[in-house]
Amino acid sequence: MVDSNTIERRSVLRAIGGVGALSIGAGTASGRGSSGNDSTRVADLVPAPVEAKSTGAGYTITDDTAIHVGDEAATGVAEYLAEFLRTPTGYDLPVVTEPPRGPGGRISLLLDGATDDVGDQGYRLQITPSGVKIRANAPAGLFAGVQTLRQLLPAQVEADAEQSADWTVPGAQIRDYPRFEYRGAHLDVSRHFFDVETVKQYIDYLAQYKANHLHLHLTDDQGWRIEIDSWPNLTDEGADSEVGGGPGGYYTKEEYTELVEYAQDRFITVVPEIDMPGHTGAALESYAELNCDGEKRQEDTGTNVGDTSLCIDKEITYEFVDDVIGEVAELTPGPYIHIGGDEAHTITDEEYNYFMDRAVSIVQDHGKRPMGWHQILGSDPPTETVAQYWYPGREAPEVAEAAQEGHEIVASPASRAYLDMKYDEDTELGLDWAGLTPVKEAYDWDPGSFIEGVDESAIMGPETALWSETLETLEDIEFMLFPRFPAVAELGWSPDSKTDEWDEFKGRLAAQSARWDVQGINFYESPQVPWP
Ligand code: TNX
Repeated sequence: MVDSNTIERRSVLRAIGGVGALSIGAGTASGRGSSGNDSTRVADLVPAPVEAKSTGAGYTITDDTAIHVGDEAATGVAEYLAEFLRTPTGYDLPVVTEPPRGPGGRISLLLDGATDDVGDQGYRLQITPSGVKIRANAPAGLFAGVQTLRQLLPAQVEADAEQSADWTVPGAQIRDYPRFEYRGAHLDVSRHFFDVETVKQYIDYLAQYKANHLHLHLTDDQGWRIEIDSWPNLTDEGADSEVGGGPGGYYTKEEYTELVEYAQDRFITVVPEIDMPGHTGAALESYAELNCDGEKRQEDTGTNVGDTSLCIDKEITYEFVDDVIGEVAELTPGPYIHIGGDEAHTITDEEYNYFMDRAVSIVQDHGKRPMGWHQILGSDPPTETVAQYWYPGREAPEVAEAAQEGHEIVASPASRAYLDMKYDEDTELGLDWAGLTPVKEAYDWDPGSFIEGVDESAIMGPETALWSETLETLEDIEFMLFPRFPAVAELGWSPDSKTDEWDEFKGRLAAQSARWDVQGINFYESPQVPWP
């Protein structure tokens, strides 16, 4: 669903021949501008950096600017930046290894001279009239610095056609690094299937707000979405359905690899989820032998949960799990494999624990670290198992106990981080079982202390979830994601002390919308935010 205002806004931009002619964000509701050479952009960054000072005169990117790398390992990030800037500026922006002597100055990406405090994901950014310097200890830090630089440029930089604009970035000195090592976003591609291009766009949104894990919910009752050579019916029979009876679809191994690499180029780790033993209707529909009664299950295009399970007593179930996990592990360079473990309502606790025990060791046998929805803790898995907390409330004694025993926790409380929840009663898309989640609600919580009795040291970080029972298109995804995803992304990145003030944050969020307009993002114009 695209809201009609957005369509109108986009066609206005197109009608005037590109957005360059508009002075986008020339004064936001909070009185801050977003166009031209404007040092207030330093104060509008999302996520807020650890430390940022405006230093007066800035640097203007011109046709003479070069992108200089001090180290070959920085070339990938430099090419990403060059490619990003070439379209809107129309400049050449060559990537060079020698500091250029010409008049144009340079943007330098350096893997030395950053201090230890910024770790391997942080950076230092310095902007003076003679150039831009980003220093980091690792390429991921340079990439984060580049995302900051992107927000310091006028909004027109987000356009996909050449613009005439003043490409000046304000003078600044920034020191920045993340609060949490893991900053995730989940996407359900089972209830509705999303093609490779849509997922790439999703990955780009994650990168823009400095998230670094993409959790793909690849299998559920309504569709199996990843090719498995040893069990071909999974995609021959189990992929051509989705909620509401649409065509479904799946990723071939090549396509999945393409997504993994696209994410990798943006320093994002893909966490594949094969949900089990419940949420397996698509597998049970593809293979009779996985069902206890030996009969194929009917195709599922509804939205019920909890009424399917692999057959716990059959040995073939574990051969299936081993084959599937083995093939997925082989395609996945990241350390985690998520095995779901939620809502298996048709089996006993004893059966659940027996199954999970074996499934977890299969993941470990394939060299991966098991991850599961927090119910997995009921089976007392090894401490390296990561539990993803998803209930809406703050009380979860079993999670607190597990954290004390050494388990790491990803925080996705449904009342805050489930972006498939409606904003208010009038939101057409989404569900409301965990309550309504206005933007303020998505921002006003602390991932480090939300779950009672879990110390911040046990929290790997927050992850948003986007279940797709009601979502069918990229526009639908954007509507639920923006502006709540940037809000939770900030909670994952910015220091606790900078995320206490909704009133301050909402002004920064409002300023971001000038960029979303140019990007053509179908965001929800929440009445809580003082949009320009
Ligand atoms: C709960 S969260 C589920 C999903 C649904 C979602 C809808 C979780 C582990 N299970 O199966 O899609 O709610 O919000």
